[in-house]
Amino acid sequence: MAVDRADATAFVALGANLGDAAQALRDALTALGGTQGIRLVRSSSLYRTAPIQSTGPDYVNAVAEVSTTLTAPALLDALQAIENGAGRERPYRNAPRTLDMDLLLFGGARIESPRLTVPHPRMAQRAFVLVPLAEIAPALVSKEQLAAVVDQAIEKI
Ligand code: PH2
Ligand code: MG
Ligand code: MG
Repeated sequence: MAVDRADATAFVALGANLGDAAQALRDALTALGGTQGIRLVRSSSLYRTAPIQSTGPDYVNAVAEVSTTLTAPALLDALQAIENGAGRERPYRNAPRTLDMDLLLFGGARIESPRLTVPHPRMAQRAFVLVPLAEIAPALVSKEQLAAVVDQAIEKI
């Protein structure tokens, strides 16, 4: 029998810039909420964003809040399974992609393992994370953080 775990609140960033990116994000949100041990609490609007240290078409980005009984590594496994189901390929770092799902925050946990760093180390430098995160969890993002990324192009779809 599985060990009972307290639910953790986690935040997940979603992004895509190949194929029908908006539909890929909608499908990913449905898959996330349909995964055993994960409940979709809320999701942000979809945003069109300019690629940051990446190439190809504009991205579509969003952030979701989930409540989960999974551990952080098991949640990461679930995210990667959804990415793979969307045809994700990894030819090189920050390559254009059909779907990317990154674990931003997992409760108050600080995790440094070879496959997972939480909080996400680059989240504070990216408007495509901070703006949707501020939409659904305003207490987690400061005015100063948002001010630091105002030069990055982002618009609500
Ligand atoms: N993801 C990256 C690198 N650059 N730029 C935008 N606009 N959106 C992303 O999701 C994104 C990026 C690495 O995962
Ligand atoms: Mg990413
Ligand atoms: Mg990723």
